[in-house]
Amino acid sequence: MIPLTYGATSADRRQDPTMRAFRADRFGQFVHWGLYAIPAGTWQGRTIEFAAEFLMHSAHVSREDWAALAADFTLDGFDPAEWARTARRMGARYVTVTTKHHDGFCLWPSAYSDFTVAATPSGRDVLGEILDAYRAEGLATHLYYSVLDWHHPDWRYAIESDDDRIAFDRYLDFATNQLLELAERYPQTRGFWFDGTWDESVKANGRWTHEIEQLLKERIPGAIVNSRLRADDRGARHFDSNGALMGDYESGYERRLPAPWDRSVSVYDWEACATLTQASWGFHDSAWAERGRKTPAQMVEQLAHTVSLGGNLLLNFGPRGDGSLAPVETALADAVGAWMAVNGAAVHDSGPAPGWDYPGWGFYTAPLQADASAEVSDGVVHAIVTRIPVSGILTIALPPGLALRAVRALVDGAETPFTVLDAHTVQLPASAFTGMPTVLALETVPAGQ
Ligand code: JFZ
Repeated sequence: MIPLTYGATSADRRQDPTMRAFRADRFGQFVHWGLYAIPAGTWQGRTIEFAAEFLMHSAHVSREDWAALAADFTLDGFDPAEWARTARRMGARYVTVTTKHHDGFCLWPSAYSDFTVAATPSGRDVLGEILDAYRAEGLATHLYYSVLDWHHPDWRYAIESDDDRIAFDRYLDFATNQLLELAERYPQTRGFWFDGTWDESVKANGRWTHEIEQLLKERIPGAIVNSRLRADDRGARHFDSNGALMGDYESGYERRLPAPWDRSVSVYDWEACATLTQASWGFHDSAWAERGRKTPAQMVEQLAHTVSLGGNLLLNFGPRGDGSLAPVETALADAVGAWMAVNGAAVHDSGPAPGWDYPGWGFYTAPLQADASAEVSDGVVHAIVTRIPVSGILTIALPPGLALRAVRALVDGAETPFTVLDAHTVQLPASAFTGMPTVLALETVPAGQ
């Protein structure tokens, strides 16, 4: 063991009510919204085929020119109640909102910056309105905060001189002030999602990452913090130099997921995040962004995949510059929501099915047990069928000691006959061939009963 002062603070996963609720939620909505939604990937007629929220950087826009966008942040189509209803209908149980992205623009009227919504025509506390709207729909709220800041003069990528160190220390004080301000203004916040922490300057300040996590947890007891914030004494990130997870859950799976048979991730909490477009988090108004747009079936497959391995999925939406949701994203939310309305029991309050091996044709999930150490899931296990074999027949390899009692499709409750050959096989019902994943509830009993 390498002795560390700022390494992992606990070897075990949290089991307090806030963390259990977050774990049981499984499905969250990510919202990336800021000034970058106005140019939406195009600057002075040139479309940059890269994430819209990076445009200031990728189109080499000066601080002044970028800051001038604030005058166009007019909220003409901004209806946070509509965002929140869309998220609830989709089946999301929490939202993570960008309070400040890399460009430094703050969605709340921060006392520590003049580059905020207070300098836009409406002057409104946009963040506060968003958070209130989601809570009114029953969703928990988490705050995304980029430590990387292209606007602040004291930001440094690396510390190469005393001047850099002095400037960056000032920068970290600024970030601390802003984060404590957020905690004070929005005390119902359930978690903080840190980003922009990969530079040498932050890695050389593992102490700050440790201290801000502790400070926020003092101000908001139970607050949940992602691993991406953290660096240890030696600059190791996410996992400390001894391999222990820092923060409350791992947050490195971004636009990718662990291999479906890889249960090694299920020993800790984790959350993946995914874009609906090609690779843009902010609204990108271009054929490029549309080219890779995901379908509802793909998103449901990612959700099933994630839950089967004990993770949460944060599905990103990028509202447009006027604050309205793009119709294509609303349509996707509604399609996912229609699926969740029928099949949500396989996602919410669910997790891996211990003892049930990855079946190839989809994913198994099981209701979260009070006792997370169970070795085999009995009772009901959900089979989320995402890849129907051409035979239309599923092979179900039961864990030793269990027998199948009944198979029911969640869509209509109809019992689906199955045969027991060398393994259990199930002929899929016609209702399975809809283009969306089918969920079968497998009712098991101890073998021999
Ligand atoms: C970051 C941001 O730069 C991006 O704009 C967005 O907010 C996203 C959620 O987070 O992007 C990353 C961060 C980490 C990885 C990739 C993109 N990574 O670990 O592969």
